Amino acid sequence: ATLGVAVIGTGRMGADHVRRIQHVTSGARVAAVVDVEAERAKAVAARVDGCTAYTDPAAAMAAADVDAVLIASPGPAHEATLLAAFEHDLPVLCEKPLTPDAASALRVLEAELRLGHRRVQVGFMRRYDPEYAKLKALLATGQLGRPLMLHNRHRNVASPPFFTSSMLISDSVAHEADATRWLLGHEITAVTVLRPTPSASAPDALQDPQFVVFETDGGALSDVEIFVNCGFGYQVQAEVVCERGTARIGDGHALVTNMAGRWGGTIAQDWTERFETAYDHEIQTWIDATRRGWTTGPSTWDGYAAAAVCEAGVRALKDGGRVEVDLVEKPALYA
Ligand code: NAD
Ligand code: ISE
Repeated sequence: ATLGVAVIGTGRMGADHVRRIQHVTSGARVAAVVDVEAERAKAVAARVDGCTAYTDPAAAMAAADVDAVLIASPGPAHEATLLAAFEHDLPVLCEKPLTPDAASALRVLEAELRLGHRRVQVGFMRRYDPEYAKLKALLATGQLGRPLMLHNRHRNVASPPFFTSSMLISDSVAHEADATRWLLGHEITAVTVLRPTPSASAPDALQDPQFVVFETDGGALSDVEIFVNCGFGYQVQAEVVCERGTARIGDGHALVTNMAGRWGGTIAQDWTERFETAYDHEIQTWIDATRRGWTTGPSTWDGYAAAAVCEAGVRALKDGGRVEVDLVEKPALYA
């Protein structure tokens, strides 16, 4: 049967996921939308046949035509909504970050453990990006040997007005925390953050860019240039350096033109453009698994581990030096 989804949070990501479920993916429809801003929810619902607008997530989850929940509210609102979804035992796609800090992520993990089965796919969409998937598959063949270093670049055109220096890590580098763990198959054990003199283009008091170094339990280093006011485009690049070779993605060489004595291409301007295919695969995978009664992809454990890494990163940013990541023992549910 067609899956009835409640999309919670109808801002930028939520509205885009509503469009995706209605017009791009198959097997699901948007039965409900929820936003604390009633008018926003109503405006989105008006574009979808048979979709009801709510302001209270719990009311939507209790509706008979809601079988699954997609959370696209801001990170600090995720915990309460996840716990409510568990009460209804509903499958969830939760946009990253799972929650903004390790303690709240651990509460969610413990609640899922009490449920006794996985219910959450976390929205780390890079795992569904064709380029990242190719890199992961290449590493898995072992041809390149052991990964030694991973270099990541993560650039945004401009940061929103509410962005803080800590959010460069907890909101943006959260993606590299997950990508590093997933690509290398290692846990991150320590974080160091170096701070160049901020760009004149960054808003006052924003430490932008930052240079983050992860150490892993597999003996690798992963560094991240995070620069959220680069001005010129949205760029996400990764290069893995292994014992017998290197591999890199994200150069945007899909279309290269030669004209008037110059060669080049274009740069995406935001994540909805750069990762459009990844979001499509992510949501289709979630729908397909959910209709079969399964939960796949980035788990609550992955969301918790990323939150713990980011929390260590925020401490390293504030206090300086190297901060170790403190993880609880991994429960068998996530083996
Ligand atoms: P946004 O501010 O555009 O939208 C958030 C919406 O949620 C707003 O309409 C707000 O009114 C509503 N809201 C706030 N609290 C709520 C609550 N308790 N219940 C219901 N609705 C509530 O934000 P956004 O950029 O769409 O981000 C939403 C989520 O998506 C965040 O977790 C963010 O980190 C994530 N995100 C992920 C990516 C990605 O690449 N995967 C990109 C951007 C944002
Ligand atoms: C945003 O929330 C995202 O998730 C984007 O993918 C990321 O590039 C951006 O820096 C975040 O703020």
